[in-house]
Parts: sequence; structure tokens; C-alpha cells
Amino acid sequence: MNKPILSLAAVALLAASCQHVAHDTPEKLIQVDQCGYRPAAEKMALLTAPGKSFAVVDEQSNVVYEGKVADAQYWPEAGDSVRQIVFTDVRTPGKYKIVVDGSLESYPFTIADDAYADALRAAVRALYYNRASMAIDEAHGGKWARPAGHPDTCVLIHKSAASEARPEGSVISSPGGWYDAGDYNKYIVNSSISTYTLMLAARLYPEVAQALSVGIPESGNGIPDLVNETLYNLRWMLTMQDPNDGGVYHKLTTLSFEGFIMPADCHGTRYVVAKGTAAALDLAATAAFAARSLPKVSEKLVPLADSCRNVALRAYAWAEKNPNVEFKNPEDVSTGEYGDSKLDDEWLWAATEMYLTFGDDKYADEAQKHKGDYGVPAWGEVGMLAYFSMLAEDCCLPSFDAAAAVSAVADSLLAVESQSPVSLSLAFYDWGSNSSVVNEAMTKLVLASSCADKAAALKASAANDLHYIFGRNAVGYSFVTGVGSRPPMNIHHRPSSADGIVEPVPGFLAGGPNTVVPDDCGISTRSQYPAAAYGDQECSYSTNEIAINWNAPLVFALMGLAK
Ligand code: 9MR
Repeated sequence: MNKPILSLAAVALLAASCQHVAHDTPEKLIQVDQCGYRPAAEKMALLTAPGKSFAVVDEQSNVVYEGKVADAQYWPEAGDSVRQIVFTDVRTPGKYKIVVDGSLESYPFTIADDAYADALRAAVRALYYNRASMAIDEAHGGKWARPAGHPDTCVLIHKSAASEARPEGSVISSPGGWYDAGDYNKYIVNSSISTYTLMLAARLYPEVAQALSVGIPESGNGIPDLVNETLYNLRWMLTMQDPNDGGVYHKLTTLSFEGFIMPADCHGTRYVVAKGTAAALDLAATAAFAARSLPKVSEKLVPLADSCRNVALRAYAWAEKNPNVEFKNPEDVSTGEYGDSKLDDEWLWAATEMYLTFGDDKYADEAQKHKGDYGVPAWGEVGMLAYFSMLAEDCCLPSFDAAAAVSAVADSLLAVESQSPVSLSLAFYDWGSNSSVVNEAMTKLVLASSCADKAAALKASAANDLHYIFGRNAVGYSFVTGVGSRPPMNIHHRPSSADGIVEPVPGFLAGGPNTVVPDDCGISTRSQYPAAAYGDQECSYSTNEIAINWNAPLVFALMGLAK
């Protein structure tokens, strides 16, 4: 049985042998959360080599705890055997390592109340670094400062988006917003879930948002930085509505992806491309949520909230007239598609937000038509967001039971986790699998904030999601740039590639392991096991890109677990 050892003297022999072993890719052998653990939390690391006993050692090489390594269990998704190292009883804040059998040493980790504070700040700052149309100055960007690119004040109407009032080739202005990902384009569908997720975090965790100082140009203006950063994207989103008919362009993009050059060096013509129902509904939902949330943040935001009300009403009305306009890339456009042929979830989300903001029964009736079982959120799976908003408003649409809907999903996640040898609720490694992990955390945390008797278990499970993200995974990486001892160094992100700086722009969550495109770097050298199929290579757009909709739920999870 594991037992704490109080104030043991330094074990010189142990420390000496640790040094001997430390360099031999310990990350492959002991997988620990390289960011940290909160003092009262459950604490576990994984050992992928044989081992019998372990010690937790502080910075002075004092052994503070000793225990037995658990029996090996097979982790099918990783094709490997893992042994749990449980050290929950170590609660004293400090910096530690785990040493197995006196000869294997883990990366250092902290135990601290604010174990995730730096990661949270970095994850929000990453969005700032991805701002289009403005320079990142040195005062706020440090060594990642760069000149402005993509002013987007002269954007052409693509032929797929032409209308009588705005014929093909006419010019509109649509500046600002975040670059979507490692590419420089801006997509409404993906922006919507990202923006909503961050606004919901500010709404559910106001104290955390208030205390979070991010160091962006707007800092100190009386509005929480998280909201300031989010508004940079929201304001752009509003410009994607055609004021003539309320329709919403699906994306703002070059015809094909730009090269790996800096924003200021990009001069390709930018277009807004085809209006679509998913874009209209997603913008309506996001704007409706903003309309009722922003005035609660600050009176200064009332005018913006009013604009959001108008945009939401008109976008939703356009969708009512055009209920099934599916977006597909036009022949001459090859950038990200974010295509979706199943819009029940978008209807449910939009109708719910509209009802919660405007109170008109017609929206509740529409939501009723799209009631269903929706899973963990993703850019093309937004039904769950309707239930999140019902919970956040502490009210329900007639005949909806949001708590039951979210509980059903959360319970199934907890069931998967309880059977997992690595305490992980992720069952499927899709493109952006790391975002599935943090969206699972978000689902658990939203429920935790409205369901007191399940809160502890849900938060413990969400903490396991973060432990996975920060190193307790099959490849031993902390998946967030700049965080931990072994973060990704070669993300698929144009500025990180072209800026001549060794370290990538910090705070970005890499997409994570999957087997969807095994050959994006040529002949695959990646594992055939999904949980291990990750490559820290710039060419690996399917495992090592970054994206705003992946950082947003990371921010949410870090905020939800901050207290
Ligand atoms: O995140 C998207 C993923 O779910 C899709 O499977 C993939 C292929 O369509 O596209 C991903 O989104 C990319 C987008 O299309 C363009 N910008 C980069 C995004 C992240 O890779």
C-alpha cells in the first residue's frame, strides 16, 4: 500500500542514480502531467516500463512519498502496457519528480493551487497572437511580435456569394478576427463555437475571468481580458453578414492555402464565399448569446449587444427562408470546408439561443422539432451547446430537460473513464482528438456547475482530461506549445514556421493523435495505434496543427478547474 513519508532525509544514492537515467527519454517511460496537479486533486502518473516501487522526490532530492507501482494493464488504443503510479497523498505545494526503482526519473511537475494559471494565460494569449489585420507589438507579443497582415478591408465577393446588391467582384470590408488555425483564413462555423465557448466560460466563471490578466492591448479597459480577446473575433463575425438580406458568408479566404510565410507577406486576393444555413444559424446563436451576456459584463458593451441582437434576428430570419443551403467548396476554392449536411443540431442551438434572448415562442417551437440526443460538442456538432445554455440560464425550454441531456453524455464519459487503464474518457481519436478531450472536460464542467452532488466526480474526471493534455498520454508530450518539459516544437502554424524563432508561438493546443491522414508527411512513420499516432512535425497538419476551436475548450477547462 502507498504511504506518505514525512520529512525523510535526502537519499543521495537515489538522487545520483536519477541523474544517470534522466536523459534516456524518460517521457516515454513515466508519463506525468508536466504542468501540474492541484493539492487536493487525485494524482496519478503512468509507467510504460516494468517497475516495482516509486518515490516522489522534491527539489532538494528529499523523498516525500513512496509507493508501489500498480500491475500492468493493456491500453489497446496505444498498443502498450501501462502501470499506474498513484501519489494523491502528496499535497504539499512544491516542485517534484517521480523516481521508479531508484533508476528512472520523470519530468518535473508542480503541486500548486494555481498549477494551471500560466497555461491558462498562455492559451488565451495564443488567440491574441492569431489576430488578423493588426500588428502584434513588442509590448504585448514579446519576441513573437510581428507586423500586421491581412487587413481584409478590400475583400471581394466570390461568384458563389454574388447577389443583386453585391455582385461578383464587388468589394466589402471584413477586418479583424482570428486566423482559424495554422492557415490564415477565417470561417464562421468554426468561429461560432470558439467564440461561444469562451463567452460561456466568462459567464460561468466570472471570478476567474476577472482575475485573469492576459497582457493584450485592451488590458485595463474595465472589461475582463478574456472577453476583450473574444470580442476581437466577435466583431469580425458581425461583418460577415450581408446587410442587404441578413445572409452570412461561410468564410473569408484566399482561393487556396497560402504558403508558410508571415501574415505581412501575404498578398493573395481574399474573398467571402457562399452564404449557407450553417453559417447563418451559428452566427445567429453566437450573436444571440452575446446579446444577452455582454450587458452583464459591462454597460460599455450594451451598444455591441444591440448590434448582436439585430444580427441574430436577421441571420435567423435568413435561415428560415433558406433552411437547407449546405456549404460546399466551390470548384476554384480549396481551403478548409467546414461542410455539414446535418443541420438539426445547428437549428436546435440557434432556436434555443434565440428563445433565451428574445423569448418568442416560435423559437421554442422550432427547438422542439430538433430535440434529440447530441454528443460532446465539436464544430459540426453543436446541439449540446443548446443544453449548455439552458443550464447556464438555469431555465429550460418547455419539455426540455437539459440536465438529463448533459448528464446522459457525462455519465457515458465517466463510464468509459472508469474502464480505461489510463483514466481517460476519450474513446475515439478523430482529427483534433485533443479538442475532443477538452470538449469532454467542458461537458463535465458545465454539468458540474449546475449539479452539486455530481460536481466532485465530474471535476476529477475533467482534471484527468487536462492531465492527458499536459503529458499523461501515449506519446509523452505536453500538447500545448511552451508549456511543460516536452511541448510540441514544430506545429503546423504558418507564423511559427516563418518567424525565424526556434520556439513556436506559445499557448497553442496541437490537434493530437489520430489515424485519419497517416501520410500527411509522406510515407507514414507514425504509429498505427490511434492514441500513439502523433508526430511533432510541421508537415503533419492532421496531428500537429492548432486551431481556435481547440484552444477555446482548453481555456474553458483550465478556467473550470482553476478553483
Ligand atoms: O478541425 C477540422 C476537422 O474536424 C476536419 O476533419 C478537417 C478536414 O476537413 O478540417 C479541420 O479543420 C481545418 C480547417 O478545415 C481549415 N483550417 C485548419 C483546420 C484544422 O486543421
